[in-house]
Amino acid sequence: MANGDAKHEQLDGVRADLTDTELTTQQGVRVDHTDDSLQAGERGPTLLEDFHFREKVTHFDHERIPERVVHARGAGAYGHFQPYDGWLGEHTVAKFLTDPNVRTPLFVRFSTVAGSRGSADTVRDVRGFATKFYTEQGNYDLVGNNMPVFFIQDGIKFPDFVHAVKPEPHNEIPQAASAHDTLWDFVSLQPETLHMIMWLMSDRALPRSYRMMQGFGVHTFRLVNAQGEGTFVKFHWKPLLGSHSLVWDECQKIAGADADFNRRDLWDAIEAGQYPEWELGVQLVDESDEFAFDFDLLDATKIIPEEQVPVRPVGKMVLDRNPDNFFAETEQVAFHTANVVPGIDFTNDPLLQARNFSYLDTQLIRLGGPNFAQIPINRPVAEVSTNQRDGYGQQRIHRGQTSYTPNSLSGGCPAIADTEVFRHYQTRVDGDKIRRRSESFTDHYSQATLFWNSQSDWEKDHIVDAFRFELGKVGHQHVRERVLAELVHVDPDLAVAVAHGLGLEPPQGGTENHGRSSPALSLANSPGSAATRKVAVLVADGVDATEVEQIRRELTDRGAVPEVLGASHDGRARGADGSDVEIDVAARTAMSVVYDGVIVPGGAESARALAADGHAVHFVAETYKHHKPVAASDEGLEVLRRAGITEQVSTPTDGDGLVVERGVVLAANTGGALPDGFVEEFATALGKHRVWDRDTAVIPA
Ligand code: HDE
Repeated sequence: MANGDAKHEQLDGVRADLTDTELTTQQGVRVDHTDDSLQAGERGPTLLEDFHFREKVTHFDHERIPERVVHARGAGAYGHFQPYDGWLGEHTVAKFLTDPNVRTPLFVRFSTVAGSRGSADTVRDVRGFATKFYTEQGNYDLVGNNMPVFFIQDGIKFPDFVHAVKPEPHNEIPQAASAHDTLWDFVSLQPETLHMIMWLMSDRALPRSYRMMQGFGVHTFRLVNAQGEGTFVKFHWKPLLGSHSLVWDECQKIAGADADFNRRDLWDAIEAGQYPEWELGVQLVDESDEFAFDFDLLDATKIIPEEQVPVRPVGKMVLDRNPDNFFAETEQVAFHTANVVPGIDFTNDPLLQARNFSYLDTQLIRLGGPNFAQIPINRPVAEVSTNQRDGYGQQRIHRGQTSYTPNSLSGGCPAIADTEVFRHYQTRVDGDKIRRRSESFTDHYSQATLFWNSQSDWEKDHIVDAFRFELGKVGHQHVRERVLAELVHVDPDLAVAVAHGLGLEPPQGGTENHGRSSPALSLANSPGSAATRKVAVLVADGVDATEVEQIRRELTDRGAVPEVLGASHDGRARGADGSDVEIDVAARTAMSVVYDGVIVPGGAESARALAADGHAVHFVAETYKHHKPVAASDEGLEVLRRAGITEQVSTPTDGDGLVVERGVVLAANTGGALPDGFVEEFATALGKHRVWDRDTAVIPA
């Protein structure tokens, strides 16, 4: 079996651990004093000859590199990929996709797009999903997103789009937000954005976790087999935990409570050994079917509906190691769509063609010169042997007299390779030199409508709310009106609902809805489980310690992550029976939004204290408002009563052990031990992620 750890073995050579070392300069000179600069006298000026001071401060002065112009904020992790079997071998010679004995090391970087490096994670945005496979045939980068389409069709529009979505140039406001005039001005004038805008207004733009979102290669790529025959391909990553999203109110609050929410979630899961996994799947289209669709395969604003061309599983990716150093690895990793290996090739998608130029170009400014492929995180595990020399940051010492091909002085080396080489797919190209969008790219509405039609009722509600929110932040009335005039071509009901929220007249006309849908586009039936979900257990002194213990144990057994939150203090709570209850988090440092559900155990004194504590009551109310599971036992019900929740569900009466209704689990008369099924019912609701049939508008949170 090929070694999935090859990359780590390579990196071990440069990983530096300073334990048991003593301070030196960069030159290795030992330093015994780093707190005072060398001065002429105690109160005198600093001396130029203080090389330690100069080196230390100079390095500091140069510690920043340009952040990525898009996708500046990200989080990365190492892992590996392995195909299940060899079926794809019929279509591609890429070994890492076709040999089940090959485990390929990789590095993934997830990102938001519009925000700067320090922006919050839970903004409404597309998420980047970029994977660098260190294959035996060289590095392959699949630089995708968590949405399968894009805003524009031709890369020449990318600077325009990015300028429109980024903070406005005069005052650099707003940070990491699409809810502002320039983005919507652009959208209203550029209908090709509409399909992607539907995705952006959907909950897909608010992932609960990087571990719970899909990834897409977006473009149609090409697989090439041993006979040189091509097959069109779309790449899909499907998370084994299912695809799940936050709600918008929650996102905005998390941005304050934990701006690193998604980054932390990924880090914590990997540290805890809860390794996230995705299945790689492909949609394949024969070259002969290139024109079999009612859209152009080269148009990146279109999907191939999964019902039309199924996604066939290829293999599995597991992320199992956090980086050691954010800058060295996550910041310096350099992806490039043109990093392909034999068996994978491009198509003429004009967005992809532009990207093949842009990524290399951007790394040159970002990483400071042409040798960035030698930075450890970027180095292939495949042997590198080129005549490219010199330039900033050359790390290798190439020996010998020659650096050109052909040569006779070095025996012709590096010799021209003749096995496993990359050969561009051969195809005939001819045409007039023109600057014009293909006619086949002109339908901007059908798939936006398809997306809308495929959403469940609650997803549609969220989309309408998102449009209302975003356009509500747009100051120019004519921009709002023009967006509505576009939406009416997606679906008249959508346009009316958005117009209503904005207090505007619904636009006239529009296109009749074609009525087609693609169930795979909805998040509603995504699989899920309680595994890795964070649960708050709210306690105060006097809590029923046996119940807390049982909740902790039964949740942990199901792979969930319970945290006991102490209402009045940190440390330990006193149990009703006098025993100690370990507190994990002081409740005042936590907000409900960073948890997936809440449980309030019994214990008269504890419940009284919690019911009289506005923060605790709000915590529970907000959890309910965000459609998450809520549970309480015995006296703990009082807290739910104060939160206005018990008015919405039946409560257990004498004799009822357990009531489960709309994600609310209540137990009465427990007599010390929680009834069978209490934690199980709660965990089932957790696994479903959210409970949508609740009237949450009335909850004051
Ligand atoms: Fe990117 N994009 N992009 N992009 N993109 C960058 O490369 C660009 C596009 C994507 O974690 C930049 O290294 C152009 C589509 C991801 O390091 C830059 C166009 C998709 C990442 C760039 C696109 C993406 C980037 C900025 C239109 C999904 C983060 C820094 C033709 C399929 C990679 C960098 C990471 C980053 C250019 C469109 C995904 C400037 C010109 C479509 C995930 O090169």
